[in-house]
Amino acid sequence: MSSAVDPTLAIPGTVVSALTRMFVRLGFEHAFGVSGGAMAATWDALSASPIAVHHFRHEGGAAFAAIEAGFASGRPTLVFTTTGPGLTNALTGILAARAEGARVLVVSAYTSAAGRGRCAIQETSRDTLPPSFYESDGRLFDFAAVVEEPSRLAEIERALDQGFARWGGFIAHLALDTAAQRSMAEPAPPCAFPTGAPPPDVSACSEALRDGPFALWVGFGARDAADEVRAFARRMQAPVLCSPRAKGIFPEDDPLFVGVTGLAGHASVFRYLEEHAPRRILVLGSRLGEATSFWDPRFVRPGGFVHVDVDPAVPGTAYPDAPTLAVVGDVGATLDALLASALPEPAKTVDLPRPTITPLARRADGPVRPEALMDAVQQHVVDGSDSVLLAESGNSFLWTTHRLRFAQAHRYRISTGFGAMGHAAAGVVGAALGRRGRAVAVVGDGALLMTNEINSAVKDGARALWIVLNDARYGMCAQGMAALGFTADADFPRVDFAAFARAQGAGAVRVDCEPQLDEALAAAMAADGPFVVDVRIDRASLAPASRRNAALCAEPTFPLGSGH
Ligand SMILES: Cc1ncc(C[n+]2csc(CCOP(=O)(O)OP(=O)(O)O)c2C)c(N)n1
Repeated sequence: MSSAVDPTLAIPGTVVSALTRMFVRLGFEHAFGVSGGAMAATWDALSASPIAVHHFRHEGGAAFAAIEAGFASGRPTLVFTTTGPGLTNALTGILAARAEGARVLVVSAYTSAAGRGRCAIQETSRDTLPPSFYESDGRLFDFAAVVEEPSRLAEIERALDQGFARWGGFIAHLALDTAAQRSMAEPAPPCAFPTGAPPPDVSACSEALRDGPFALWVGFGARDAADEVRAFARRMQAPVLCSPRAKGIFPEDDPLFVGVTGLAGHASVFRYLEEHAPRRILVLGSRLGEATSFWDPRFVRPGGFVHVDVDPAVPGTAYPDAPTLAVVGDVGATLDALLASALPEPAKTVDLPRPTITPLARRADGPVRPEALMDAVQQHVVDGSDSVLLAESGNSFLWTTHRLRFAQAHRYRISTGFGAMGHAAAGVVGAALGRRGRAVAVVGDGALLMTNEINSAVKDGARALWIVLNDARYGMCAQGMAALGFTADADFPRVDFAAFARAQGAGAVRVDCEPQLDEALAAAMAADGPFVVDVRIDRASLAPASRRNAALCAEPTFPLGSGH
């Protein structure tokens, strides 16, 4: 499968070499994927380009890594797959990319006309997969094209250029016909960059904020506006809540910070709403989905929401009955405009309820309580480095969201809405490669068994660190089932992840008890390449999942006999 097999692969002027030059012009620096016969020419052309090609062990892992490399580098990122199982393996990661608002281009292989309908190996086309794979219908892809002949390349470049230049997520797909990949292509014209959006009109917004105290509710969409959020909150002395994904955008140690809402959030949020009775909430870049709000009616204040978002479809969606003033625009630009407008007097400075996280006194014997592990992660990773920290769907992201405190944006990554296990376990490799530095993932043992790209990290020398909550079970499920009164078995055989890591060439250490935590994390943070810290976790500590379990218990059920 090397370029020596067919000399045409190396010839400049083929569709794949033209495409690769287009990807470079569009700002791509990293490509993650798994090869296959149907995409041999594309893989070869990518490898000959300035784009760093990361050849992974699973397309899902590659897609998770691409999402996180994109967030870490600020660039759109490419995922490449072969036909059939290559593309379908990537599907979970593609949907995760949509949910996260990532900027990802999927490049897959498409069976050429000669093989279609004739039982070609891994036959893949509009006839074998649902239409959404190949349509720009916004279900899977914002833009999709089947490249069967070179004449469409200019039009495709314009669409990709505009999509990736706008703020917010954009997921695209180019399905490359296997025969077309090696056809000769016309040179593509240079692309035209769109101009920036005009500043939003904030007069109604500043007017609405005049008639009483208000709070800010910060979401992940405000991540590039941390300075503006801080300036605005301090100028107005406005209390600040944040979604789980927005931790750190406003410093969690600031006296105006009231707490995290939603999944694994803080009780101080509701104490604040009760005791301080704000008139309305100014939402900055959040969809207010279930993981952020649980659609709790206590957030609906008498004056409702003023909701700032780049996507006009977002305001009013989570709380359709609440009064909502929509401001469609970028969070930073909107706050800048608000700061320049006639704003009301700042609120009086008062003592606000704040999250209380009491450090745990370490105990001599094992296993390790997750609270003690989080205290050590706070010290060695959050406060002691500038690493980005990802946390996995499972008890991991409950503990990290509830117990860790961040003071900067772009330090914390979780996927709450889609919540695919394996996202952090594989995404950490992309984050490390994308930022050309260290990235740390707190992951469950079940997730690491589902998807791990330790081997890919070793191959590419990624400074990825996995901190494994090793409890020999799907802990979140075990806890949730008990809360629902069910008894199904969530255990699985214990794995020695230190041995698992070493067997693939990564560094590793095992932690059996709390006194070993400091030495282990110090060694892990000093390591020059991939490293696994395998922590034997005490199953007795209950993760802060009560809101999620209460929501599951409260779901309406159907009476017997109604299902016809
Ligand atoms: C791909 C996928 N499958 C299933 C789930 C449902 N799920 C959420 S957490 C969880 C268990 C996680 O167990 P583990 O990774 O061991 O972490 P722990 O909760 O024990 O720390 C499962 C099965 C999911 N989020 N993603």
